[in-house]
Amino acid sequence: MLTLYLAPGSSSMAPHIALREVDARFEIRALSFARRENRSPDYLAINPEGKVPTLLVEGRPLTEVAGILFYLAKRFPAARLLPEADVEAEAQVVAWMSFLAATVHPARRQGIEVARAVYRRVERRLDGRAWAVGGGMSIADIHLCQLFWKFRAKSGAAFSLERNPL
Ligand SMILES: N[C@@H](CCC(=O)N[C@@H](CS)C(=O)NCC(=O)O)C(=O)O
Repeated sequence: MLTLYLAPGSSSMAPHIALREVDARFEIRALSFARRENRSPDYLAINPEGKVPTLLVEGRPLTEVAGILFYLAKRFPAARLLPEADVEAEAQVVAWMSFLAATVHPARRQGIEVARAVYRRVERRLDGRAWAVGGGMSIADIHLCQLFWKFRAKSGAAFSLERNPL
């Protein structure tokens, strides 16, 4: 059984999208940040960082958006959310997700100007391509989608920063 701990509108949206994409059977446990449910002793026992997402795989916690997306892509290969038989392209997907988790996700906390600059760097990396890596959607695109949606929702910005500079 797969169980996703999520908080509406947060990073947990990316694994939630992926679970739907791979057509997995899963349960949801929604946490309220306002009620600090992510800081409860019960949840901290599952994820000591007190953050979402966490995916329970047969009761075992798996954390971090990138780790969960990678797990789902590998476990459900029919969904083709990773490049097939191309280790370099697969590594490019991992590289994208590392960049998104380490640089893009925290950018908003550094102020709107830093965030705008970082999101423009993402647009330049994409260089007009429809997908982050290769000719189809991968877990990197799901991760990107969630971050751009969140940035847009928070800043009221248009989705494409190049066409609609903030
Ligand atoms: N590096 C983590 C970041 C997860 C994260 O920052 N989650 C936020 C929501 S977007 C959270 O749970 N915040 C609650 C808190 O820090 O109290 C990942 O990629 O999963």
